[in-house]
Amino acid sequence: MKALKTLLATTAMITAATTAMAEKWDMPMAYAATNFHSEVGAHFAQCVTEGTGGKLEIVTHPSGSLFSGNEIKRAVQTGQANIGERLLSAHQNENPLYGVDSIPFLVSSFDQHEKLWAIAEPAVSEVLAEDNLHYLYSVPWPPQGFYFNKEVNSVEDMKGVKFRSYSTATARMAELTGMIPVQVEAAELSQALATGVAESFISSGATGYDRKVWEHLSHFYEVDAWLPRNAVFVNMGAWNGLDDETKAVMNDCATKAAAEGLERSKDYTQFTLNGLKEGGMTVQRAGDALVEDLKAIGATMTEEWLDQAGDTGRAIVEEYKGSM
Ligand code: PCA
Repeated sequence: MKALKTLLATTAMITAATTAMAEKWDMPMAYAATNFHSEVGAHFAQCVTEGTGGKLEIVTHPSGSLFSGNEIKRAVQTGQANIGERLLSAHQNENPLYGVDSIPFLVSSFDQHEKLWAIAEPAVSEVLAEDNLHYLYSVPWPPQGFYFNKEVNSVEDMKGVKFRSYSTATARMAELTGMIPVQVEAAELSQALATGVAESFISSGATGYDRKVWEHLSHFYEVDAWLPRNAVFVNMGAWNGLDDETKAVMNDCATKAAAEGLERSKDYTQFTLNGLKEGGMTVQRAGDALVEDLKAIGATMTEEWLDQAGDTGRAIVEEYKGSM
């Protein structure tokens, strides 16, 4: 009997110790739960939870439900959340290198984008570290095109249009095309279109599809202006506090998530363009005159970015161009 009591007491102590050691991390994410970034994030969370035997449980919160998109980076920097996912280029105003994936017409396909990213990733990871964030993995969005509620054949047709922006580059694009930029998170996009706050935007077919924009808009023009990335990062202190075994599980799950995300992004590209058509939108490549106008604006933006990004930025672009 005494032996049994001791055994029970010991079991209770071990359970208490394991529970005390087990940690739960909330992971804020900005995009719809059904979007591939969010699904890949959920797989990543499950991979870590299972891989650590529940010692570290990660719980994702998509759609900006825990922190809105524009709050996520700061929340993780300051430790209000230990881990999160955010569109990097939304922070180009803090450091130009966050916008290395938004230089107009530098890359226009997944393959080109991956080459650029392989060169840029170490520098971006360093910038994140300066911001108290440990970089884990990132996944590209499909190529960016323009949504309108009318036919648009040149930049002249864009003048005065209210344009939803999601980054410094998209806001600058609006200015240079004579549109009126307003920053809106994807989670609030449908509402902004419904209320007339915005009547146009640049994004992937994915975001238009996720937000059912055919309810408000009529045209999507493929221009493949760039492919921006979402990155998953951890508060630096929280990362440093993990044991090596947990870090190894996280790294392994991150590698898998990056690979899955890239494939899902590619698959989602045509699927969502078809979805926009099925919703009733005209989906087509931008006409020559529009492309020519946009490329001229893109050249201005490229010069501006190179000026701001200094030697590191210029070296990345030159290495990329040299590799092509
Ligand atoms: N969708 C995101 C960023 C890029 C994209 O394709 C958005 O529109 O917010």
